[in-house]
Amino acid sequence: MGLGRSKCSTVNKQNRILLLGLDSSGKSTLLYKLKLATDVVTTPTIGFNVEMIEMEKKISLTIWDVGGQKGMRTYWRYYCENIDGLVYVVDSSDKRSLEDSKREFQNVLKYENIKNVPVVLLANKQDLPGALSAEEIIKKFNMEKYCGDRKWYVQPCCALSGDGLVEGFRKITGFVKSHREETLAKLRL
Ligand SMILES: Nc1nc2c(ncn2[C@@H]2O[C@H](COP(=O)(O)OP(=O)(O)OP(=O)(O)O)[C@@H](O)[C@H]2O)c(=O)[nH]1
Ligand SMILES: [Mg+2]
Repeated sequence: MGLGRSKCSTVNKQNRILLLGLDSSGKSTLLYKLKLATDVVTTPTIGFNVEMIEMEKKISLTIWDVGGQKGMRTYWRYYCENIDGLVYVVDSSDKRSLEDSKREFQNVLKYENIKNVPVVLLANKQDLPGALSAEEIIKKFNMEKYCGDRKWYVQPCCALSGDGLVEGFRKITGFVKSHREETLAKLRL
């Protein structure tokens, strides 16, 4: 019995996803919407939440949702070890926090542990008036420049209705899988 080696490494491996973003961007709301398919009243996360989510047959994601308050952000780097994919959440409707969010995002991208790790940016709170579109977020966050060394995608979503969440997590799952295959192929050369 037993799967072939390459199957084991690409199909059954635990995929560790790190969920970051400023406080109140909607990380915990979307995590529990995905996990429980229901609305959960959240309180600011002190520390982290961790949940396992089955994406599709044989692919599960372990999602680390780390609190985004200012005092917590200095600890983000410690969660980056052995991470396969980063999902960064933005409150697209809060224009005042966008600069802060962009600065923290660009800071995270510099962490050695997640160099080249694929990124999906979730442009959350699309239900609110004045929310920036995915295209506007791509420009605002200068994605092409700062994420040029990795796979990236910006997905509009609404954590309250759930719109766009599955699409965003499918995207990161696909990125993680292909990134792992490319890394293995390079190692075999
Ligand atoms: N209108 C709207 N509100 C949302 C959406 N997503 C989250 N919220 C609300 O935003 C607030 C903060 O959500 P949380 O999920 O607790 O935010 P968080 O990113 O986990 O915050 P920290 O744990 O402090 O880092 C809550 O009142 C949510 O109901 C959304 O898509 N639309
Ligand atoms: Mg939270």
